[in-house]
Amino acid sequence: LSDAATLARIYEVREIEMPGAKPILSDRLGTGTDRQIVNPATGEGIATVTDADADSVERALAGAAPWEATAAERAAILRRAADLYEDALGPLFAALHREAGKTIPDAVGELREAVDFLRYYANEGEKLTAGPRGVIAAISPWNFPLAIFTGQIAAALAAGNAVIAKPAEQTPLVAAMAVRLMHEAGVPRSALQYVPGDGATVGATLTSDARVDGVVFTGSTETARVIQGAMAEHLAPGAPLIAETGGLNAMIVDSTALPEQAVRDIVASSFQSAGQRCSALRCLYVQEDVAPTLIEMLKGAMDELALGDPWHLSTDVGPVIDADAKAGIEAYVEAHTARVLHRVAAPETGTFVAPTLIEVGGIADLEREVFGPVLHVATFRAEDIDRVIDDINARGFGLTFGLHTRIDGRVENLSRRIRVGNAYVNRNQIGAIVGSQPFGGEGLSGTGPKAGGPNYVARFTASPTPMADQTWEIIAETPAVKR
Ligand code: UN1
Repeated sequence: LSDAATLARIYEVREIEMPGAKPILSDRLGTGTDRQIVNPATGEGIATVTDADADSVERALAGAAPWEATAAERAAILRRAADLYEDALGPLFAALHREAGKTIPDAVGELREAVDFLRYYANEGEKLTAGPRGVIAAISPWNFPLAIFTGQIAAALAAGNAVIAKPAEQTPLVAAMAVRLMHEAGVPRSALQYVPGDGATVGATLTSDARVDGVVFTGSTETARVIQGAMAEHLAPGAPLIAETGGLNAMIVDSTALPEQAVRDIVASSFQSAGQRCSALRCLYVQEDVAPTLIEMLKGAMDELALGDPWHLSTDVGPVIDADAKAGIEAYVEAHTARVLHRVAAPETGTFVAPTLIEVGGIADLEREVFGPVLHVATFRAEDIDRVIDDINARGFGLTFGLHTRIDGRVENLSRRIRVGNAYVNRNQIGAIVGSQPFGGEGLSGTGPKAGGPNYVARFTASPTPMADQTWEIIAETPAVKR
């Protein structure tokens, strides 16, 4: 982003009308209800979307046909889609910004991830020997409306399936643009259909229809349970649910950690993307001896965060997705007022939530995943570090884990015992990279296989499940000091 020409391209599109979703949707789906999409940073309406109704979903199901092309032809088209995404950088950033409240750095990361998914799954698809499953319903979240939406679709398409894609209710516009680019690249309309709407109408219809041969879902653990139930009732035995769900992710900072580095990584893990990542840090454990200093430093770093219009390059934290999300997070903070250690100021307009630090005894005190900029902090004594690991495992989620230490043996020992998908050492714990850092969880955090990893595309074929992913991997950025 230091490149002036790229910046100019991004800023140029601010005044251009974002390609509206309405013509696309009404052409293809017709009969649903109109709904206004609101910019979370300003509260202004930005477009009207026509949701799919029962008839539209039925037409999508009846018209779905697996992609009749060789693996090489499919891969070539997915790679062309990746190129088209890169060319559409300006309009995609504008949409990510206005519809999802993404900051520029987050939008950059998201486009990068979407493009990486397209190219990575194109490559993986070319290695397959098994045929497609048939029709896959792809149900995606608003927090990565481009990257996860595209990743699910690209994996299913790379294996030759037909996809019926339901974007999150909050983010149908970015998704509509993505579908348009994939069609433009050459994905047949019968192999990729788009059905915006809510979970109760569109989601429930898709997941309970016997013509659907598998579901790929990213979202809450609660919704995954509902989907699994619907599938158990209606789908053929063996139809997979590939789910990436919630997390209550922890980080341990011991007394050997470099405090400045730890604080930087805590802030990024907890407050970047306004905490709206399933990988985000929710429960920080600081060794008692260094806790007073480290927590003071953390408060100072929180005070430095710039909240505001995500379109400004200097903004660190944008809004949360909508008024309901804000109300839910505020109610949680309100209920825990007595234990709030620190809270910064947030803009009044739009759906901003102030980054907040809440004191807890440990991860067992966290009742649920609060999907926003709220970090819990606990302290531990050196001799209790094993109990901390047991407590994290016992909580049942298992997505990401962070460790800041300079003790080699501790990296080995804790990473072996912690039950998570992705363990990160001496760095932040968000932003897994497609291909080199396959991403996914254990337990209540998901079914696997890991997205952006070697087993993912194969799960969308008719062949038996491949080898399980290894359960954790250490991604160490700063080498530990030997002791
Ligand atoms: C999510 O928040 O749903 O590692 C997934 C990361 C991203 C994935 C987050 N690659 O933060």
